Amino acid sequence: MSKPLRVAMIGCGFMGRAHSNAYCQVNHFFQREHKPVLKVAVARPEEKDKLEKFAAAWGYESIELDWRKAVTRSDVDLVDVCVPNNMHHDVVIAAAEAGKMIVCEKPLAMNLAEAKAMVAAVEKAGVPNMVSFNYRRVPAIALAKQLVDEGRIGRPFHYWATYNQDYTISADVPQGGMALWRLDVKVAGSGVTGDLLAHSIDTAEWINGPIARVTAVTETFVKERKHAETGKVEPVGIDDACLFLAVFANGSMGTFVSTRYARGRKNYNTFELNGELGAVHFNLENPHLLEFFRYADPKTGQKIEDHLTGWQTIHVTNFEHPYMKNWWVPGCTIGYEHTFINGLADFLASLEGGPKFQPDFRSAMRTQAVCDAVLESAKKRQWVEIPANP
Ligand code: SOE
Repeated sequence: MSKPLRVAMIGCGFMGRAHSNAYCQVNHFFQREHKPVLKVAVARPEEKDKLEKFAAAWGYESIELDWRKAVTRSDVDLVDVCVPNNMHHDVVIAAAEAGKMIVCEKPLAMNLAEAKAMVAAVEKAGVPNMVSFNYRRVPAIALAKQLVDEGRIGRPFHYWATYNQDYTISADVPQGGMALWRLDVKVAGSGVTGDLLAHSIDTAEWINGPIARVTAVTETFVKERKHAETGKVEPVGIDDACLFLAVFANGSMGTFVSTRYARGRKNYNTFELNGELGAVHFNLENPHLLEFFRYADPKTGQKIEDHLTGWQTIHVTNFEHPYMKNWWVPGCTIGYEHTFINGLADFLASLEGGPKFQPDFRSAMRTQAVCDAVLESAKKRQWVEIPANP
């Protein structure tokens, strides 16, 4: 049976393209009853030219310059929020009130207070909801989660996460505007904490369980930048870099590092988990590889013979690996855009009786709580606790 899923895309930037591609591709690779229909693309009146090109490129049936009209349209089933962070709250609340399913880009909100209101709205409306922490859908990361769940890492001791980029080093890079809103605190809410560490936190909590407390330090290297919209030099309010220590509820310790000033690093998202029985290491620069160190068998406790121990590099492209039976043949890799397609496929499966989709708004609210705690800790120079149910 085929069910049309009529999409209103709010936003026409980088994420609008990544999500639109997923709607176009998902039924080619995953058997799902729901068939996305690209009904309407939305952006602000000043972006009309860009929006028209975007709509034509992806095949949207119409465009709209007022998101409030789009989210209440009777021919729309799902609202996809790909606008800057400061709009997520209002669009989500309106879409939930209109009874629409909602996909929202990360981070869910500007802060925990907004996130709570958004969770309350989708839960009151009872609408399916998803937050696009796409890296959970990298097959190698999903395999790391599988190895942990199979007990192959054993008691966890250390979790190390890094998320580094280098595109804001020049003091001439402006803040604000369509391209660089991530540098404007009024629009982004925070800097690397919400933009990059939110990914690391989501992955870490998924793999290693909840973070119980954090202590953080942040830095803003370039204190003033020209604002692209006002043309004036204005103070920079975001964190350019953030380092934090974490204690997980399971007793293991975490180190999280993120900066946009790591010369040479473009999208360097890594993690390692070291346990009693083994370890895993992942680096997004080689997204199809997972490093696995096996010390002992989880079932028998039998130690691997010493002369055979060593890091094993798994090329995560076999049919048996997460998502890979839906793609090509073993040895043929997939990339960044496929993580969005895999995520959408899981979301559609959840609408068709499959497992509940994660991360939903409630899970993303936890990530938001950790981000808020990190920023609060940096400000107060103190440890901050994260409640089990924020
Ligand atoms: C920032 O440069 C950014 O685009 C993030 O906003 C995305 O979430 C990340 O996946 C890639 O980098």
